[in-house]
Amino acid sequence: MWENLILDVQDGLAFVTLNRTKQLNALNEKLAVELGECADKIIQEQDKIDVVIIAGSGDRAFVAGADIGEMLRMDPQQAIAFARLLHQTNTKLDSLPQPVIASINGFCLGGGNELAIACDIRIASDKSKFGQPEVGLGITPGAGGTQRLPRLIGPGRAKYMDYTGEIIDAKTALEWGLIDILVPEAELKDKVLAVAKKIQSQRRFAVRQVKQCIRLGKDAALEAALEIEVQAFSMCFTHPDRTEAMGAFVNKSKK
Ligand code: DAK
Repeated sequence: MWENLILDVQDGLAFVTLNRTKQLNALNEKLAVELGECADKIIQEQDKIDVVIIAGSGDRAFVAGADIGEMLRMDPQQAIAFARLLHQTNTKLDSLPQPVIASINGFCLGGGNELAIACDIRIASDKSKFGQPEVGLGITPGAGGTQRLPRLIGPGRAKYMDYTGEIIDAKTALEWGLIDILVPEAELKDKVLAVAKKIQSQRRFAVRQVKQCIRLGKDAALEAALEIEVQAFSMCFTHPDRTEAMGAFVNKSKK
């Protein structure tokens, strides 16, 4: 269906593979458009898809950044269009109703790191490497590297990554909170699957409410954020999942 992307839905899990293996899955305009279309499809299929998993094809990279050859040829107008496109794509992924896991094996650089931090959970292999090398190319990180990144790992470490362009290893990424789980390469697929299935085994409506609470609350003032939490909690009382799950617990304990 797409040239640079594979979407495979199995048992309620959507596996999205960024498929430009030779270019280390560098994000060109076509791939960014396709990723946006894929996100639309995942929204349409939200009754069938519980968790989304994004990975890079091959065993060398999640994404080695935006496509430098393509950016070299851009004029300022095209740069604006490309910037808007990447922002829209990441925001679409960030706001999907389903939890999104980034499965990272290898280089996760520039726009690739920004894509990973637009996901909900990052699970990486021990050979992964992370960085925001944009300033070395004469550009700023443009798809969350100056905004989502400091919110995730703190302004000091984000500035360090953004100013130096240094590539950090997976252990440091874990220490800094850039990734959430670190595993040996051979265990990556199993670990990602286990986490996805663990989420899938919970009540879908509640999981989605949690996602929106955290997403909408993180940039709100605490009082407003706590109100978002109150509203989400009360929404759960409109859904049959709650009566069913609580009823099952109470009935079982009565036996
Ligand atoms: N773009 C295009 N091609 C790339 C690429 C990239 N980012 N990264 C790797 N490739 C290609 C290489 O050109 C090479 O292609 P061939 O020569 O085989 O045709 C192939 O992938 C394999 O790469 P290497 O031969 O270089 O492999 P090495 O193991 O020697 O090195 C490397 C791997 C990842 C260290 C190296 O390829 C590298 O430094 N790549 C560039 C990494 C980088 O600088 N990434 C950041 C790009 S800038 C924005 C949003 C986002 C962005 C900007 C604005 N707005 C919303 C405003 C994002 C910007 C970026 O990501």
